[in-house]
Amino acid sequence: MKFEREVFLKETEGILASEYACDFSTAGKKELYNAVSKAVMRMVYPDWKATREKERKRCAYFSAEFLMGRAIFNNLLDLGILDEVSSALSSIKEDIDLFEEVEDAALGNGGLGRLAACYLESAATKNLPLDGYGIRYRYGLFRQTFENGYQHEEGDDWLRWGDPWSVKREEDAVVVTFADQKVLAVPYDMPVFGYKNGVVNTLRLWSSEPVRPFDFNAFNEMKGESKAQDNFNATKITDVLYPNDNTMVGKILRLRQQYFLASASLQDILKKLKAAGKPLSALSSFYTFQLNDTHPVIAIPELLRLLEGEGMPFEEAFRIASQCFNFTNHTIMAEALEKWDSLAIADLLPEVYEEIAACQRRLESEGADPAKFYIIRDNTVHMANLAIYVSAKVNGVAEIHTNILKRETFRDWYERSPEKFVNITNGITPRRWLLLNNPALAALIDSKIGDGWHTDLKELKKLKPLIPELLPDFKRIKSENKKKLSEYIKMHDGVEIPPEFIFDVQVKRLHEYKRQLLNALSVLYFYFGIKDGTVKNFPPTAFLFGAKAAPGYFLAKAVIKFINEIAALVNSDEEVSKYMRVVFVANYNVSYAEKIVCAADVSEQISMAGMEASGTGNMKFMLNGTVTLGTLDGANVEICEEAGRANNYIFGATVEEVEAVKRFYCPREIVEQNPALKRALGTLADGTFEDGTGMLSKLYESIVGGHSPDRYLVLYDFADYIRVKEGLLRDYGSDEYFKKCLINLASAGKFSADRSVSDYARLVWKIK
Ligand code: 26Q
Repeated sequence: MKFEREVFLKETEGILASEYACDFSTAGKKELYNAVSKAVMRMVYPDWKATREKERKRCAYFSAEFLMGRAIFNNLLDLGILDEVSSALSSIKEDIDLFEEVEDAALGNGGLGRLAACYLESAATKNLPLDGYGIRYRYGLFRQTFENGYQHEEGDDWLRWGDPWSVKREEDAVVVTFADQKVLAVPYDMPVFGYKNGVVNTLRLWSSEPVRPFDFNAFNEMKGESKAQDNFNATKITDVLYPNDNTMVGKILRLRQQYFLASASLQDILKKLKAAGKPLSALSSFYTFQLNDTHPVIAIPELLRLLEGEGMPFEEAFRIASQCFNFTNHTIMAEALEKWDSLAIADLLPEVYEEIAACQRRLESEGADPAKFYIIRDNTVHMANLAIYVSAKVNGVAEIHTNILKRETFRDWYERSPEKFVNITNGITPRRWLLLNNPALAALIDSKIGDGWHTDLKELKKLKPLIPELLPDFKRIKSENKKKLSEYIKMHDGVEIPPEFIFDVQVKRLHEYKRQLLNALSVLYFYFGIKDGTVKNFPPTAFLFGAKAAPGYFLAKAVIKFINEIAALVNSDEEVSKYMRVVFVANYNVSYAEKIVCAADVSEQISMAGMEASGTGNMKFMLNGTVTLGTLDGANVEICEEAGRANNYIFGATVEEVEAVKRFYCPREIVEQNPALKRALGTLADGTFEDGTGMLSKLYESIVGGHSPDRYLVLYDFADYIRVKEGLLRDYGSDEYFKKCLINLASAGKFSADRSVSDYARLVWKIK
């Protein structure tokens, strides 16, 4: 992109004048942000138009979540004008860092949503025609605060700063029909820039609006109540993102959101196909669809319904659907696999339910064993089964995960159609997760091996022979990043973290299976050990946590409270705080992740083996030169394959051991045999901490009480975790340790999302 400072500043000032009636000397931050962004939007329009008009088979990525984060720095980086815009702003005495206050677009919960965002950027960079289709939630993932250590949630008003990166396209609005209401789906398009290549793909987010302008008179007089009620409810559909991660909630509004997304997107696509003069029977030559977990799977019966509505017989519609759809599974947890009450679907979407029932009948007519193969059973619709039955390809997100899908979760389906199942290991975009978040390290790499790695991450392996000479600069950069993070935490969370401490980090959604509790117990173990002298020469370490708990997830919230109590205990202890600090940062999000990932010394990836489908945070830390302290779960397994197990710190039961252990597991025995563990765990129930709501004692019960205590083997893995963690902390600081960090960095090539989307394009989408 050609960038001319004078032209750019003139455009920006023109927008300030016409839209905000101000100029550079009087504009506020918000006005400046919008004008700068819109000036860039003007510059990129020709490329956006050109990319859109190219005729070729496209993939539509259907996802209820796109966790985009903050757009402006990333967009400028991808366009290759970040430094230029920054210096243009300096020339008018403005600092580009003021855009650090702009809200993240947090239209996702965690891994699944962030993955979708990385894939859009990588596809644009690889010039693959991938369009995102999602929901423009008015409020994204809640903002988290702590009060007395308890999590509180506030609405996420992400549009507060405006939305200069979206274009509303009224002319493409479509009507979505439910049994009890009709709503208008209005698309907002966001450009997705490829890295310095002139490609601009599109993320289309649907917003719900009343079909008719709101009828105030009818509303006031309460006449025609149902009509006014329609209008009243319409916007509600896209009001807010459900804050659940890896847990299904059976709320009808969630089903409405899913259908709203599916129907609007498919109507849009069929309309475009028709307008281009193509027959619907040729749909699969022009489109392929990726279903991001079960959330958009209702698109399958919706496509059948729409095609039959055009006069196509069911069998032909089914054949087309089975060529177009593909399905990604992101979790094996039973509580996350979506199931809907048949009556609920039939009530809300009678025609859609008929199509699901027709799929069930078709499956039965194939003579499949009904005990193994069903879509509807016991008045419940199993969305994953529907997806597998109809899809051309089904994929897991890491080798170990795909193997579990084949061997266990979907075993029968796999044996019936083994050719459907493929593995596509997740990836992350190296633009946001190294170039943008760690510019000093990126520049160091550039100076050694050139910049080919920006778009071909495997080139990082050229660093391997250079590791000894990289050490001093690498250490300096890491320590500068730690200093910056320490200042930010002080400002944002009010906790003092000495930058020379080891930064041991666990950031991710809060879930029992991710075992933040295991980490917390280890912190208490060290704390009491330092106090009573059994832990000697402890290397000064800061334990950093960041996580949001779903608002209704009681035990997850208890873990947050527990860790906040531990932090207060440790940080206020004059003796021990010389060796340890603990902080739970508030409102962890994509922008916070960018600051943390470049400053971490230890990446905690400690889920119970078999539970974390892949993880992608693990890859972000690896790419920034951080060793993993983890279990053999998800992509950790492949990280060890790439970087060598000896260069990471692996502990705990393997998937096979987990299976075996569970059969005779007795957590109470483990506690009795380990006094230090008993002491740490006891704090949940012995009054050490304020527990007015009783949540800590409930957490205690979940580990040692009831009939299936400690479902995620926290206690079973505790001793091995401590052994390996202590070893790691003692290794820290030596050249050997920093070499391990750099070997990880140099081995991260496989985990580029560029590789992942290329795999999808070749194995699943069949697009170029
Ligand atoms: C379902 C129904 C109703 C409400 C919410 C949901 C829901 C929402 C989000 C269910 C699951 C999710 C998110 C799942 C998720 O993020 N999974 C993660 O996906 C990552 C990308 O593949 C993996 O790396 C992680 O291992 C996996 O946990």
